[in-house]
Amino acid sequence: SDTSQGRSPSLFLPLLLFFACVVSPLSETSAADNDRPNVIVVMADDLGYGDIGCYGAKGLETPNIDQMASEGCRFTSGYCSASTCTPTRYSFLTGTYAFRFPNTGIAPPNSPALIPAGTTTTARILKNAGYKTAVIGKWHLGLGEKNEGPDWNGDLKPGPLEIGFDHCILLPTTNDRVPQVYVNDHNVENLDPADPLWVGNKKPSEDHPTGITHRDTLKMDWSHGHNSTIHNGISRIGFYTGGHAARFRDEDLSDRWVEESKRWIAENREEPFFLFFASHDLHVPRVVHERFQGSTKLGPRGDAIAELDWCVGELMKSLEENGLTEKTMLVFCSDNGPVLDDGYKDDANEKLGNHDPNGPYQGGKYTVYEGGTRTPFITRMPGTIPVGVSDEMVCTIDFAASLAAMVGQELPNDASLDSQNVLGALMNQSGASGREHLVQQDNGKVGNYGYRVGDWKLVRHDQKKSYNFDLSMTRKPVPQFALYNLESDPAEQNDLSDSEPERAKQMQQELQKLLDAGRSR
Ligand code: NG6
Ligand code: CA
Repeated sequence: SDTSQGRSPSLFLPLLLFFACVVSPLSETSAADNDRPNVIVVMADDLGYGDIGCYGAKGLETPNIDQMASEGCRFTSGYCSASTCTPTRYSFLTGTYAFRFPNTGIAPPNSPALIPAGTTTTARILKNAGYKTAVIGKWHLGLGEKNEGPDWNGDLKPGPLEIGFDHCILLPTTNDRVPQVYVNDHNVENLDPADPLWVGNKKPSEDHPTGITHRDTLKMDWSHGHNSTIHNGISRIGFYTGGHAARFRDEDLSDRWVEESKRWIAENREEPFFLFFASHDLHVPRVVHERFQGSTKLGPRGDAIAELDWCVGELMKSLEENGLTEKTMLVFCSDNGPVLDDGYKDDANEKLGNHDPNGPYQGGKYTVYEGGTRTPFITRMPGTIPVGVSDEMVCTIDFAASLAAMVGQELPNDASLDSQNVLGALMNQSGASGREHLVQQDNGKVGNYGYRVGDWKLVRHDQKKSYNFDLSMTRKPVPQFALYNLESDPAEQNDLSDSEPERAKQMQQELQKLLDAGRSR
């Protein structure tokens, strides 16, 4: 089937040869280095297509990300595979569409590990090829055994270390969910055994302060949900007690992860390495370090983009200091499209001005319109990746097969079912193609899909309702199927189902085939 494109051994050798011929002459570094460049993937959280300077942001500046783009390749059709966090990250690491597996939507605080120990992941593939591997930042893929979940006071496994990462410093879920502690490899960092950490979904005692009972004490008020346990003046999703010595300040998350990344990069400068830098910016609660507060006109949402941009600048500096700029494929992407009010009153709507978070597209987080998954996507490796802008279609799900090809690892038949080897496109090699088609999903609601083939886009809503189509977090009735031409109608406004009935029917059938193909495997 076409979902296995680029994974068969017969395709593998020519691709390596392609790389040996095409990449090496461009580069100053030796062929051996080029076979195994370092890889850093910076994944932003809830960042929209229009949120970055070089993608047309208004009212804020992103000098570092713009610089990265000016030294690399900026994609206009770069995607994540879902319009929420957990399924995108699931697919990024496994190379398989999340909709093929149940319970891969937004993970709750006590979720067990969603990717089973031993799964072939992007990290495992690179580790098998001799890479040092780390994930630093937001995890949101669950920890602990199935049916048990995380053992907060014991060993937190399985987790990233059981699927190919050598090291992790994690925020376990998202920062609007409890608890606010770092997971360092297998344990909660700085946990005092005399003050055990308890996490649950029910109020632990009558007098436990919450965002409802103590709303007047909050430094950032909630607008929907997010009214349970309070930490650092912010009420969260879920409840926790204890673990006080382990708790962090929201304001310090990015600093900690940048510091830890710099340390880890320097420590591993002699080896090939893979770092997954999973930023929390600009997910809610948008509480950035004091030095970024008020740094943009857009309020906390803009300030979080400024903080994210700073992180990218620091990572580039770290590569430079270690002499690794030319030896590192640096990737910048997002886990889903933009959202404005995602549960806290942080002026995201009020201070938006003429800034357009989803750029020319419709919808954002939670939708299967382009705005939900078409996001900033940049690759940079000076001397190897030619500077430019690419319209090739690439997706975060493609790193598994693409990086496997890069390091000469063969994927088992049951692994990375939907990942395509688009290494040439990621490397902006002339004549190299991206994917021909892509299935877009939301959080895994039944029957919501986008299906893009070339310039054509089929949108499917089995419940005939779409959500957050205009970033207002409202629902509107829509037909079950709609067909758009993205070239003439990037905002998906003119349904061409009636004028293109054959094409509409064919794409409906193809989409169904892709959905069914995975389920039977
Ligand atoms: C939703 C939350 C939202 C955000 C999202 C996950 C409410 C009302 N909304 O359920 O605030 O946390 O989950 O975002 O609680 S994601 O980017 O991690 O997928
Ligand atoms: Ca997200």
